[in-house]
Amino acid sequence: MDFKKYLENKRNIINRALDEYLLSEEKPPSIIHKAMRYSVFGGGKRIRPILTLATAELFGKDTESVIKAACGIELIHTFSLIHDDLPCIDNDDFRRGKPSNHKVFGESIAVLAGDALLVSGFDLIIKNSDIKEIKKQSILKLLKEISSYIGTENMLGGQVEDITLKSEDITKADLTNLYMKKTAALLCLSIRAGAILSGAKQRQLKALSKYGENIGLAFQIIDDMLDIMQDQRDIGKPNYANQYGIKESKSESERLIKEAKGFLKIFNNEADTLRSLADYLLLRKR
Ligand code: GRG
Repeated sequence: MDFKKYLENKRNIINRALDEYLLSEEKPPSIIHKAMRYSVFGGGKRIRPILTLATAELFGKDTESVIKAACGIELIHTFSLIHDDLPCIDNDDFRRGKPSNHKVFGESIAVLAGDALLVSGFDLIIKNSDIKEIKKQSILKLLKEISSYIGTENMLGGQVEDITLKSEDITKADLTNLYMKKTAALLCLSIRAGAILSGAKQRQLKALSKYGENIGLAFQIIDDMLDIMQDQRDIGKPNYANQYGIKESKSESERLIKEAKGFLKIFNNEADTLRSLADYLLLRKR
């Protein structure tokens, strides 16, 4: 199967699963379920759950055995996007070319829809323990990791720095550190989730984490380039491409992706999907 088909196939599986796991729009209070579904089915690329599924496949596990955890991570990601767009944070009227959640449902419901997706995300990860071949201990380990990877030392802390640090005062090392927390942490966690649930050994987990950190950093630098090229408004927030230019951003993201693939050398061709995923990130246009 070519890689484009692989991605399409996984996206279809993830979309069907999310539709099954989320409560229907009719379920009262209907407005919150509508708001949750609006952002979950708003055109996301599903990179994070695909990373979880692809990493589990590397260890011979099938999609069924980790799909709930993979979808749980996507719900947590969606929560962070809804809150990120709020007037009190980035104040973005649009997400993926469509009105952002608070523009459609109002701020109060958008805050609550985000909260509900965070709770549902954890709930789904816990429900992955229904799968027989997944050890309960690995679910516990994953839950501990998620709390740390999205907490104030990682994603949440990165977001705080993103809105408090001024781009003119920030060094390259600060910016890299901020991106590592704000963006790379959740991508890295998505990979670790697939590995932890599959019973990966410490050495394998370490290599996959290095791969995850590198693709996560590259992902944010590419995001910054896309923002600039698509003429997004400059809200004075740190942006690698703004600060160091498109040429350096391109070469840095290529270097990070090359290095990411280097960390996979302990695996044979069973890691080819992760190698293709890394290359795909460099080519993405949205
Ligand atoms: C989750 C604890 C917690 C916190 C809330 C708002 C917030 C704190 C964090 C937001 C972090 C954030 C928005 C990081 C940006 C990462 C990023 C580039 C997101 C876009 O990812 P894509 O392109 O999204 O994968 P799609 O649209 O494909 O789903």
